[in-house]
Amino acid sequence: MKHLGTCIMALMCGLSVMDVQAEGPPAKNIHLLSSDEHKFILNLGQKVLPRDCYELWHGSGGQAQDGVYLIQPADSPIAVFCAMQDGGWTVVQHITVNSSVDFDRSWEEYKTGFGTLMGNHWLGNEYLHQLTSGPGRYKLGIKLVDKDAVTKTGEYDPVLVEGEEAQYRLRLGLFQGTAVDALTLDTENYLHDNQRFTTKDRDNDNYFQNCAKLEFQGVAGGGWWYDACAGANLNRRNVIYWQKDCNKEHLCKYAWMMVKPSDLVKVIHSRDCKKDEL
Ligand SMILES: [Ca+2]
Repeated sequence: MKHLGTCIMALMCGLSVMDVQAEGPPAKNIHLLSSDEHKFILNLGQKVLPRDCYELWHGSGGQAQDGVYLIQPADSPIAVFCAMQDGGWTVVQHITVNSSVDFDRSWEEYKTGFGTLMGNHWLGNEYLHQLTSGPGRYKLGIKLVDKDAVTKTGEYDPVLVEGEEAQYRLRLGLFQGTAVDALTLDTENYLHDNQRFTTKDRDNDNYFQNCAKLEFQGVAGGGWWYDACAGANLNRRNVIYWQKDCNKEHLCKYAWMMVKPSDLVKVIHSRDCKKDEL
């Protein structure tokens, strides 16, 4: 009987593997994982997919581990890296200074994503749009780690990346954090809030040349929500740039951009609003 049981188990396992293979790639952006990495998807086979990492994190009582998961923010499943230990953030960008992943890419590549989810990548403007356009508001998280391993963070609440017809225009709310705001402040006369996305093959910026093509030490800036040009650019591979916190004098080693549901939603749902006496 024991032997028979093992055989049945083996048959069942064999069938389920075949089923997964027959269904084809489980995510629209599967190009962000090598075929060897498909096995690292932590919720492969989950029938009803969450819309983001926060939903998974919340559903696990905060116990879910960091890693690659399938989510479904719109019509099709996509694979993403979830920063669960930081509270269920969906990672939309990760860069290591002098990354071997080239960030000097075309409009189409920035639209659908490039790099590897296990490391340096841009998730894709289309998915940024899907995630941030709700239902419900989202906030943008920034995490910067300098060469001495000092970490600074910031949040813009809310965030919206508009659709391709609006050239993936960036809309940001209020900033708070230990980093200095470099997207909605114009202390260097560059304002990234409300800008459209620019790539080397699509110039939507406010400079007489294309900001994405401007080189520093031989490396082009890459795609970004440029003004004319930048007070911050986390896609510049050789110098991760965040005005006061990361620049050529103060080198940063890593950066992440992440999204999760906005705190404003909780405020709206809160019932303990008190009226101030004036
Ligand atoms: Ca221009």
